[in-house]
Amino acid sequence: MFKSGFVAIVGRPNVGKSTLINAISGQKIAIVSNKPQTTRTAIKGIINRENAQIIFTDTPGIHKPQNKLGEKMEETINEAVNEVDIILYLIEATDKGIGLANEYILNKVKEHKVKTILVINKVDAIKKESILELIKLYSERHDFEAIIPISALNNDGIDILLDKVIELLPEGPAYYDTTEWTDQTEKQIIEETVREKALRTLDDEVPHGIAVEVVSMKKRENRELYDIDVTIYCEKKTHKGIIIGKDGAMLKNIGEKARKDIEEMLGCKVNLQLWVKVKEDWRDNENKLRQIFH
Ligand SMILES: Nc1nc2c(ncn2[C@@H]2O[C@H](COP(=O)(O)OP(=O)(O)OP(=O)(O)O)[C@@H](O)[C@H]2O)c(=O)[nH]1
Ligand SMILES: [Mg+2]
Repeated sequence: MFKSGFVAIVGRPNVGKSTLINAISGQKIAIVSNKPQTTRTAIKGIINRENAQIIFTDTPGIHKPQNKLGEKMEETINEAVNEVDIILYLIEATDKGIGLANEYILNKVKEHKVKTILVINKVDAIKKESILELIKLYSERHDFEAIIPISALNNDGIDILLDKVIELLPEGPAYYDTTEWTDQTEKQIIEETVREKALRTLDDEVPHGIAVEVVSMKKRENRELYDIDVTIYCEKKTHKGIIIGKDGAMLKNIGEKARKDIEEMLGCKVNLQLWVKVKEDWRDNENKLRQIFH
């Protein structure tokens, strides 16, 4: 019997949703950083097994939208959980109690009436027995199909989680070609890679106002080398200065880290040029948002 279906990964910002989709896929599909609201769009990871095909969707962290970008992210989450077979609802092992954000998510999960697995992530960060309290709290609130503790970071519990997902999936065909592993284009992966390095390298305030666009990407004739031009948009002139850094040092640092990852993905050398432009308040402007997210 062949099984298949769609699985959405949801949860608060920073709980490790993207780390989980990468761990499940064994590939870098979604960018990861210690800053909340790293993921902005729905990103698919396709897993093929002999007896199953599972399409996972990583989603932005659920939070109260503070601008138009936030509203778009919320729409993305709502679309992603529609018509899925299973929801993986991630919480953190270090959580003390349920908290406001998770109350909100719990209610959404209940509304959806979709089979839901509660996944307790980051168990590497606590003593195992301290999650018993969380398990008790959550199981009193909802009839989860399963509650599975994992460490997405250490690849711990991932197989158990996958087995459970396959068990719960309906019988069905492979919806995607079995050679496909994500719905992201090369261009999108490059943009996200640059954004990841910026998020990880810059301090708090600036990175959230960043957007990245590949302006051009060309392979040189007769050579295994790509020329890639990328624009980093930020919201303020002062931010532009911070991103470029003293004598261009910050931008160089971001560029070098991004280039290494992009070269690995493309399997050849890359000449990466980064440019920084100010696009004031783009996160709250419908037109500018559309320009950036096409
Ligand atoms: N200790 C520990 N840290 C983890 C684990 N999984 C993820 N993290 C860390 O948690 C932080 C957030 O991880 P992400 O995967 O970006 O979280 P996310 O839920 O996708 O976040 P948003 O996209 O902002 O909603 C990163 O610093 C990860 O390295 C884990 O199992 N254990
Ligand atoms: Mg994420």
